[in-house]
Amino acid sequence: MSSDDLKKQAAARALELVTPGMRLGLGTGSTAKHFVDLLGARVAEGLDVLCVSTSEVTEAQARALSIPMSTLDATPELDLTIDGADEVDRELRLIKGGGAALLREKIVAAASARMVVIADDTKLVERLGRFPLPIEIVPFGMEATRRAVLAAMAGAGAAGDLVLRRKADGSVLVTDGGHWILDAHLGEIAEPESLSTALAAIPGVVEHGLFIGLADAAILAGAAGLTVLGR
Ligand code: ABF
Repeated sequence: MSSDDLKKQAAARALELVTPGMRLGLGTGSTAKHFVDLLGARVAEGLDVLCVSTSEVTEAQARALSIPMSTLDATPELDLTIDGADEVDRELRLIKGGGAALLREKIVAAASARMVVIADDTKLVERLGRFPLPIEIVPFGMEATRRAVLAAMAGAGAAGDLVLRRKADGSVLVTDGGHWILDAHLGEIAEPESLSTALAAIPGVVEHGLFIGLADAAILAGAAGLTVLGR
């Protein structure tokens, strides 16, 4: 079974959590895209839901499928958010942001009574950090922020390179919020909570891709079947 088939299986299992009348957060990425496709088919059959998206890309996909869309301003409390992840550990701590949507993803997850991660089981890790940690920053004063991030990383026992994310054409990638992303190549993160706290205290850092205490469950699809972590 291909990795894409596994992602679709996880998405299909997550769809079973959706009940009529729910207010949903829609994630970003190739796994979340499967979920939105499957949800669109259910909506076409008459399922009543109201959704908020985590990115312009997901917003466009959902609208094309005629899924009823709202905003977090109009619908500030959500029942359930389904989103992908770049890494998940057994404590349901995540690295997200490989798709550059981490800020809206975190805001939407925090506004949700429940957040469920969907992924293929290659995303499950014993220790977070092999995937570069995205850190969303304000362009103003980037060099000062970069140095502060390096100091925060060292203080949290997480040394590594910081790379400004660029697009394939070499231009700096700009997020939906108008910010830039520094990817921290750490190898492993010994103390995710300490690093999260230290990064959050830096003025030029808008958000970072460590999601701690936000995910309630993870549905992971692998060759041997589905594994569900959490509740
Ligand atoms: C979003 O998409 C992210 O936070 C994460 O970076 C990425 C996962 O993508 P995929 O499902 O394509 O692996 O959920």
